[in-house]
Amino acid sequence: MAFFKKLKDRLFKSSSKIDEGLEAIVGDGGTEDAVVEIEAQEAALAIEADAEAAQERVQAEKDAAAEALAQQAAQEEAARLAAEVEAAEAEAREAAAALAREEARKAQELAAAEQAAKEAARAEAAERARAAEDQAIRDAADEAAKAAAREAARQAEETRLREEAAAAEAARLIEEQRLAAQEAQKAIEARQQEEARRSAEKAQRAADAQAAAEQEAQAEATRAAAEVPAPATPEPLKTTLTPVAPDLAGTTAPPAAKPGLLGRLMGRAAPKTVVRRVLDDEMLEQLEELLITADMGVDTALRVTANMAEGRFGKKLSVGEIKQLMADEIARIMEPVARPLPLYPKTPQVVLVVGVNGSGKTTTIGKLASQFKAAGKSVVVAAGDTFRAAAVEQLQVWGERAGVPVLTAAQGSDPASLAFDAMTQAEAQGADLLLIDTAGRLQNRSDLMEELAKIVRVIRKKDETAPHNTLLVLDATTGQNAVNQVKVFQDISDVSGLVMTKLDGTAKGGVLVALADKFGLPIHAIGVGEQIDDLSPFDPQEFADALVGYER
Ligand SMILES: Nc1nc2c(ncn2[C@@H]2O[C@H](COP(=O)(O)OP(=O)(O)O)[C@@H](O)[C@H]2O)c(=O)[nH]1
Ligand SMILES: [Mg+2]
Repeated sequence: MAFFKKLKDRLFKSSSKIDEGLEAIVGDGGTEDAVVEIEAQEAALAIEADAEAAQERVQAEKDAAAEALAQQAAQEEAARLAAEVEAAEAEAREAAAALAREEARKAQELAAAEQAAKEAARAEAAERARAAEDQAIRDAADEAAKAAAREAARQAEETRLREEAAAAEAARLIEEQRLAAQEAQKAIEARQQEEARRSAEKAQRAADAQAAAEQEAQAEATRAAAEVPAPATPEPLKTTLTPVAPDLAGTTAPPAAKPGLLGRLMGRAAPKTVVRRVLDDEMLEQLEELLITADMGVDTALRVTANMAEGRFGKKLSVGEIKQLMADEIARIMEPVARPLPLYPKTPQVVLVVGVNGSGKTTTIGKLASQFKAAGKSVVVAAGDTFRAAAVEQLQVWGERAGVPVLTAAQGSDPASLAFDAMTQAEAQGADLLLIDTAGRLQNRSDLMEELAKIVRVIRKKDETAPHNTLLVLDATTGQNAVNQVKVFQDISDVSGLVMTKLDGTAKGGVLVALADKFGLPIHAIGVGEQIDDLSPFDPQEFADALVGYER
C-alpha cells in the first residue's frame, strides 16, 4: 500500500512538471512571434526608403544631365540628348527595382531562418520534456525496487529478532527450570537437615528428660524419707480475657499476651515454601479468581491484578513478591478511605448508627462509647432499636461496661421521640457525643426509611446540623452482600462512613476492598472480636497485608 501511494505521489509530481513546461513553451513562443513581425515591417520600410533615395539620386542626375546638356546648349542635340536621358532614366529604374528585389529576398531569407530556429527550439523542448518524463518513470521504478528491497530487509530483520527472542526465551525457560530444580533440591536438603537436627534435638531432650526424671525420683525418695508433705496451694487461674477497659493513651497489650491483629484477622499461618513463577495470562487469571473468591468482586479483582501485572508480565515472581505487590495494590486502593471518625467542635456531636439486624451496631456502639470515654469524652447512648426488648437490654449491658448512660424507652415506642429526649439530655449535661442505636429491619424497607427520616427530623429541631455522622455498620461475613447493603442504606440515609465488623470471623474480607473501590466512603474502624476493645482503627497496609497473608 505504502509503495503505491509513493508511486502515485511521484506521478503527480512529474505531471505537474509537464504543466510547468507547457506554460513556459507557450509563453516563450508568443514573444518570439511579435519580434519577427516588427523586423519584417522594418525591412520593408528600409527598402521603400532606399527606392526613394535612388529615385532622388536619378532625379538629381537627370537634372545634372539636363543642366549639362543645357550648358552645352546644343539646340539641335536636344532630341538626341532627350533620348539619352530617357535611356539613363530607364536604366536607373531598372537598377532601383533590382536593388529592391534583392532587399526583399534577404528579408524573406531572414524570416525563414528565424522560423527554422523556432521550430528547432520547439523540437528540442519537446525532446527535453520527453526525456524528463522517461527519467521520472525510471526514478519511480527505482524507488519501488528500493522500497521492496527495504521491506524485504525489514522482514528479514524482524524474523531474525523474533527468532532471537524465541531462542532467548527458550534459554531463559531452561535456566528458570534449572533454578527451580536447584531451589527445590535446596529446599529438600534444608528440610532434611532440619528434620535431622530436630530428631537429634528430640533424642537429646528425651535423654535429658530421662536423666532429670531419674534425678527427681531419687531426690523425691530422699525427701519422702525425711519430711511430711505440706498441703498443695492451687495455682492462680490464668485469665485469657483481654482487659475490659482499653487504654487510648497509647499503651497496647504486649504482643505475646494476645494474638496480633494480623493473626486474629484472617487466622492464617505464614506460608512455609517459596514458589516462583513467570507472570503470564494463566497466572493472572488464577490471581483474579483468587481475589474473587476472597469476596473482592470481579471489578476490583480485575483492577488489582491488572495493576499488579503492569510492567511485570513475563517476569518471574516469588510468592512473597506477589503478595507484596498485591498487598501494596490493595493498600493503595484503601489508603484514601482510611479515616478515623471525625470529631467536631460542636457538641453534642450526634452519631446515628445504622445497618441491618445482626451486623454489629449495638456491639460497635458499646465499643465506641468505651473508647471515647477512655479518651476523656462524655458520651450519652440512646437505645433507638425499640423494636426488640432484648436489644435495649443488650445496649444497657454495654453501657455499664463502658461506663456511659444509656437512654431507653419502652419496647415498641417511637424511636424518634427517644432520640429527641436523648438530644435534650445530652445538651443538658454538656455531653460531647450522642450515639444513637437504630433498628435494622430491612425486610420492611419503607418503614425503616420513615423511621430513620423521622429520627433525623426531630434531632434537627435541636440542632439543624445533626446528625453529624451516619455510621453504616457492615458484617464482613456477609461477603459481597455488603455491597448491596451500602447501596440500600445510601438510598434511605445519608451514610457518612463505614465500620466493618467480624473481620476476625472470616477468611475473606475482600469485600472491604470492593467497598473502598466502589463507593469511596470513609472506613472509620473494623471490628475484630466481641470484646469491648476489639474495635481497631482501620490501617490500610496492615489490613492489606493481613488479607493476602503477607508478613513484612
Ligand atoms: N466475632 C465478632 N463478632 C461480632 C463483632 N461485632 C459484633 N459481633 C457479634 O455479632 C452479633 C450481633 O451483634 P449486634 O451488635 O447485636 O448487632 P446489631 O443487630 O446490628 O445490633 C453479636 O453476637 C456480636 O457479639 C466482631 O467484630 N467480631
Ligand atoms: Mg442491635
